[in-house]
Amino acid sequence: MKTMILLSFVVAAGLFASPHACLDKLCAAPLAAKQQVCSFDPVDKYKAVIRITGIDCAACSKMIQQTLSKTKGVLSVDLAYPGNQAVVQFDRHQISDKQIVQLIEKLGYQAQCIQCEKLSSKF
Ligand SMILES: [Cu+2]
Repeated sequence: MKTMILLSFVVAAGLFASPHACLDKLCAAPLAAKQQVCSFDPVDKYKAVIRITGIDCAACSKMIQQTLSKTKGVLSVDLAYPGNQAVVQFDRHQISDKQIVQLIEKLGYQAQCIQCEKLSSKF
C-alpha cells in the first residue's frame, strides 16, 4: 500500500513537472524514439560569461561558485580567485542567464552578463 501511494505521488509529480521533463522517463529509449516524443533538445546548453564586482577574497569566490553549482539547471561554474569573471554553463530549459545574475546579486555582489552563447546540444 505504501508503495502504491509513493508510486502515485511520483507519477503525479511527473505530470506537474515542466514539459521538458518528459524525456527523463525515456532516458533508456533509443534516440529516434525520444525525438518522436519531443521536438526540443533535452538539454538546451548555454554558456554565459558573467562579470562580478565585489569579490575581495577567496571565500567570496568559493561561496559564489558553490551556490551556483548547487543551483538547478547550472551545469558547470568556472570562477577562480583572483578573478572577476565566472563562466557558467547552464540548461536554458531550467534557468536563464538573467536568473543567474540575479542569484549572484542576491548574494551581495554586482553581476553583469557580458556574453551569452548557445552551445551544441547533447545529441
Ligand atoms: Cu570575501
